[in-house]
Amino acid sequence: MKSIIDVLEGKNKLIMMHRSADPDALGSAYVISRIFGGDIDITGGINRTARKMLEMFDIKGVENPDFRNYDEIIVLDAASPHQIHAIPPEISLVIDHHLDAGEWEIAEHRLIDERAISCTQIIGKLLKRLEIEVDERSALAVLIGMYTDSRGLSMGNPDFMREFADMMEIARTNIGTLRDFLQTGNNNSVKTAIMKGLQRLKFRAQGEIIIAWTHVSMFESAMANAMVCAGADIAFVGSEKNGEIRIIGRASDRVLEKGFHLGRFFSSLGYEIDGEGGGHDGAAGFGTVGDVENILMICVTRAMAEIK
Ligand SMILES: [Mn+2]
Repeated sequence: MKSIIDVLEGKNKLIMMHRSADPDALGSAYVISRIFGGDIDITGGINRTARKMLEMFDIKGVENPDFRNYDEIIVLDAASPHQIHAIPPEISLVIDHHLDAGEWEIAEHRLIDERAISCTQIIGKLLKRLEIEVDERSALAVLIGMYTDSRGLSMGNPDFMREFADMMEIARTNIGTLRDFLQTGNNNSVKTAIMKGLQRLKFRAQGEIIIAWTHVSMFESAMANAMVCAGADIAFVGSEKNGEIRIIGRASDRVLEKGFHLGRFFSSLGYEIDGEGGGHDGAAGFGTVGDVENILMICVTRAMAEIK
């Protein structure tokens, strides 16, 4: 059996990420392709923040690749096969930091560390272990993944911070530069969507814990982040597109300390109502069909029961 390094150094590699790839996913893919080579599959789309990286790092992805043309397929930053745009017949390696749903048994190698805050963090650590030198550009991509997935360093542990500091040294950058990168300069349409969402916001208090919910037509994540900034401990934001319902959730550190895990919350919700969900402890999502208000109420009721 091939080892992880054999896979990474293999010829003809395709690198896949979760749909609507975020900076952590794209940063991970960039580092792997820069150091070991390989095509980055962008068929599943790139989110707004990560799109800036395409230009910044001059990333040229491929769309609708024929899996048969590749010897190795590597999947990065995806919690389960459902999160990538298509499931290839064979997967050589998965590197991820989400709650392991046990669905990656189909991959030959798995490097899954649920304690890692970002996928680029795992990759940085792996390169160190393999004694592979990280160049300035790659270090910057690692940092962007770590900075965004930690929500601008609002979470972190000594391991994370040490890795972060090492990468900062190599990238010769500072926090200000990273913050500027993330200032998507919340443009007018984002701000308007957030204001409308706030007008529709409802909340309930359970002791000191506040659960808030609303719905928007776009920018769900920005909305949910704004709600947590405003004091919500658990925020649910619903949206509907072509009959499909998406719920984005965010949780404050305060409920996380009480043992609440949003990723687990959404994946178990999938057993109760038909749908698919998962993610991190503090940021996760759920997809289903039906009435958005109804689904939000189910989320709220269940969350209230769980924190009781
Ligand atoms: Mn990630």
